[in-house]
Amino acid sequence: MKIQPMFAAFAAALMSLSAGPAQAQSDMSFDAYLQLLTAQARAEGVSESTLQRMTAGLQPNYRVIELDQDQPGSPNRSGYPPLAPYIARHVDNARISGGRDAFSRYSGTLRAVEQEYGVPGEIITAIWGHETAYGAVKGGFDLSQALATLAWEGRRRELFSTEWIALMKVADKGYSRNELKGSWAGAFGNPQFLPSVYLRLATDGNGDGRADIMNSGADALASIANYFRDAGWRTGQPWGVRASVPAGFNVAAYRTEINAPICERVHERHSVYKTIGEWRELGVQPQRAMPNDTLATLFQPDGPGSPAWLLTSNYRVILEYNCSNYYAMSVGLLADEIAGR
Ligand SMILES: [Ca+2]
Repeated sequence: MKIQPMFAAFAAALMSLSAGPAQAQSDMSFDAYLQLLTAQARAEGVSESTLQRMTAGLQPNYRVIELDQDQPGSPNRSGYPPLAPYIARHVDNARISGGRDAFSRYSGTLRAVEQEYGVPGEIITAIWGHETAYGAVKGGFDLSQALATLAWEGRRRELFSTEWIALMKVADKGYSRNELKGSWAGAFGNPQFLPSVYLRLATDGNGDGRADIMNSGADALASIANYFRDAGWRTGQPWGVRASVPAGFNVAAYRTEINAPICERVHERHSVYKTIGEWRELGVQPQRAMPNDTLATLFQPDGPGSPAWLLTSNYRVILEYNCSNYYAMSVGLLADEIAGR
């Protein structure tokens, strides 16, 4: 999970953190700033022992600031990188076979999770595969250090101070500082949740009463399913299907006119929503059975003559996890491969 996806959570976090003590002047020393953060966490009920072990010897990590500043800005408006090579790299044999292994290893859990949350096992597994290669690559940054550094540096202070305080609350549930490692931007565990997302949506999948997304595959899978249900996944609907488009069909003529409130550059590439029945009347044919009343948007990322897809509202749920067409398409296509479609 990248920093962009959790917009809903961030917006809520930004609003809840008005002019609290964590909003210090940016010229404050790291130690002085950390005192303010710590005081705020204490005021929100985090125990003294947790604060001590999570802040012992804490110094800023300048590598984290560099990584934050290296983030690419808005892509050039004139073009998008092609999708096909991205898919070839990200939905490769290793990720497909790893996904099939994970899917069969966790088949019991996935069946139970699908029953409870209504999200297909292959979608959950595909998210796991894209986030951490099925748990192999979870990130090694000390989360307390990384988030405190970014909060102190100040460019996105509200976001990162909120996440640091949320991390203290996660630690207070009995996780060691050594367990609480992750990406430089604060995403952690098998599903790469941010701490605030963990507090809101992490859940127990193996019945031991703890939502241990760092160490338990079952907990991670149940937590991803909970995220998807919360984001509005519609049970029984695919994420999208390949579609054939008549020769000379001008997809651009059906471009959406709606300006998306978040990640506009992602949504502006999709067509207007029409029912599958309306698309069929225009000659656009889904390659798998789809009810005529399902709403879908048409997406032909690499231009005329290249593959096209009809995407349902469930595609937008994948975008909530990480707002990128490249990410969402590769999750959907990997899920199809895992399920043998
Ligand atoms: Ca558990």
